[in-house]
Amino acid sequence: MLERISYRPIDCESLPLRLGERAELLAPLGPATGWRVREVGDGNLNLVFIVESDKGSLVVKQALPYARVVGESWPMSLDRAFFEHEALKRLGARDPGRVPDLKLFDPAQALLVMEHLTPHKVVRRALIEGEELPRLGEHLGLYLARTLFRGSDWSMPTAARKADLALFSGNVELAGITEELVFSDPFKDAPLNRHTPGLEAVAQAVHADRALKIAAQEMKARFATCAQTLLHGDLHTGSVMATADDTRVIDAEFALYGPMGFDVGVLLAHLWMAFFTRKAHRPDMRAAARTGDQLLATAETCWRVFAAEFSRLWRTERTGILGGRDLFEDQGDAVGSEAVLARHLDTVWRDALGFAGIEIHRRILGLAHVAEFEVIADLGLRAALERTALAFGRHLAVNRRDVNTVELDTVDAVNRVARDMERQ
Ligand code: SR1
Ligand code: MG
Repeated sequence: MLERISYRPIDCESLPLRLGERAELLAPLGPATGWRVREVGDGNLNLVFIVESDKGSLVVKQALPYARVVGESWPMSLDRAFFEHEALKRLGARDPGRVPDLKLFDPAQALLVMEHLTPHKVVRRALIEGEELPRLGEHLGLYLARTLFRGSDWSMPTAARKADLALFSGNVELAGITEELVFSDPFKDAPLNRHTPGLEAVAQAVHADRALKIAAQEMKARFATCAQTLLHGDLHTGSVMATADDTRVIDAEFALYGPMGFDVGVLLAHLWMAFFTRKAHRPDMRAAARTGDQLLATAETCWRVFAAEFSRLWRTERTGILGGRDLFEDQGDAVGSEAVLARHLDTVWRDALGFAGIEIHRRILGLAHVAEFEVIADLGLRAALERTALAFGRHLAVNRRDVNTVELDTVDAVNRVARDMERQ
């Protein structure tokens, strides 16, 4: 894409010199001589700085030309900053107030300046610390319904939809990372894989598990071929920041067109992984039980709010190429349109279960692990919890067609499986 002859990574010292003249920072922060800068990036790919002054604060995010999690041996295109910017604009327009305000995008420096979300915490960290986030499930359910519906053929006119599909097809490098790291590597002996000591036999069993590998391949086919809507593409609990009453979605660089169930399933997988690790982080049994109930309730609320809001949008905003009002409502057949909706939600639910099961595997057996497991110092306990989560993930991926959809009792059934597996 862009020639970036002048691209240079920023550091804490150079940031005020490099950005100190930009009006977008000067206005909220005042002169650069008063800026205090710290690097806070703990993700796998980018530099993230918080810039504070006595007047205010902002976040500066810059893409690196390699994957931070591996190092310079894994070169990566800087174009992901462009796709993140394009995606955040769209996601923010589709669910206003749910992503950070964008202040500046500098394509040559692969750099984004945005609102500093404070006192928000990264949700993964908040959940490890046992924090209660009572609005999280509701907010994320609404966000999923609005962004997934409004980015789809049911909402968008055909020309805009196809232009967007073409645009985000360019995010090929990050799509390729997901295709390999999520759907393939964990199910074979891949060089970047790692796992907790003690899980060798489990990893071998996964590599030999034909039913699971078929499920992984089926989900990969859904991901690669079903360009249903604009996805966030990496919607785990590290991509969400929250307080007790606000929730924001960040880090949209993996955005691409794909199946709705992918964003839903990845998010549910991370809530369920938080559930499986709660006892390691909450030694008090009653506190752990309470945290567990909250996590399952958050996952359940997220799905139910998603389904309800998606249904509302279906009934009120179905103006896109797939609208279908001419076949149903216009002929006095609202029942027919409800049947199409029910079938679609059923597909999203089963896809979400499949993607959740695969996501759990890749976070335990693949390259990119998650803190709720990684910070458990007792490796025996960590391996035991990971085994339980893998068993649950396998159940979701392999049996996704037999887990009934939408109704409360279905979500309860999934929760019961999780609890039963823990007792084994
Ligand atoms: C090399 S990137 C590894 C992972 O980090 C990102 O957050 C995505 O989840 C990706 O799969
Ligand atoms: Mg990220």
